[in-house]
Amino acid sequence: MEELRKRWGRCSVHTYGKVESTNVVARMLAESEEPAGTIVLAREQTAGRGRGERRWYSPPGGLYLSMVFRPSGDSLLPLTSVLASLGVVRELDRRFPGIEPRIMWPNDILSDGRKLGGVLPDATSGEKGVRFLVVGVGINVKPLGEGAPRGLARRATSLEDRACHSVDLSQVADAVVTGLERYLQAPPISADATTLDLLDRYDWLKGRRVRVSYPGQRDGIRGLSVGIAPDGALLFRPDRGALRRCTAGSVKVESE
Ligand code: BT5
Repeated sequence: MEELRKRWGRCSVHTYGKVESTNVVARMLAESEEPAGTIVLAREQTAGRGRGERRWYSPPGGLYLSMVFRPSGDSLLPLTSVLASLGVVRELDRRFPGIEPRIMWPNDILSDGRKLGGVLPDATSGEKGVRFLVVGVGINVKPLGEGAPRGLARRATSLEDRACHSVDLSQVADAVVTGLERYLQAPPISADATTLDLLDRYDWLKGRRVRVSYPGQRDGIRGLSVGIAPDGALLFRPDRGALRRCTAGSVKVESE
């Protein structure tokens, strides 16, 4: 770990064997005034979190990392999720050729159509807007193995599955920290043209048939996903009607 502290040029790197959730630990540290750039890493999580009530299966062999940011303006969803995912995906792509990681709006990281990882931003606000932002990233590094919840093994993949060689956790941690810092240290309120081009390149949903469900909506709307807007919204063309935006909700890919 000393090596990572040196590489990242900071002392605020906290490593644990087992925690409930690195996002929860990072939030507690941020509340007690740990600086921006604080990093929390765990070997395994007993109650790893996904969006809403969902869980993140976190056995040893995966990367579970959360990082604290103190943005000066408001940090807006879904742009924060999308930029964090883009940062991580670009670095993974650069360092692990052949795995072809993609973003599935707003926070999934896929490889070969299966889930390789996910990003979970958690903003804590006060009277003057966002006080701090914790961004958690989970990446499957080793194959998930026998103990995985039923059905997950089919939908998930890992870096080692895809790269066909062993992968060092600290290399993945370094990729994630570099990727998050690139886009979240001074997050824009709107993605610029270069970022939009990159989002386009890494967008898994673009050109796919999707079913988009807005919060509280059961059935969802069928259509064609056409891209990601500068504010991070998903753009899709419903089978009936004009182009629509989605800033919160869930997306399922319809079978092709
Ligand atoms: C995510 O949520 O994809 C965000 C996951 C973020 C996890 C990190 S680990 C470090 C930090 N600390 C935390 O407590 N969390 C963050 P969501 O889009 O809601 O996806 C959750 C869904 O992914 C689950 O309902 C499962 O279907 C699936 N899933 C769970 N564990 C998985 C795994 N290890 N690999 C692939 N898919 C998984």
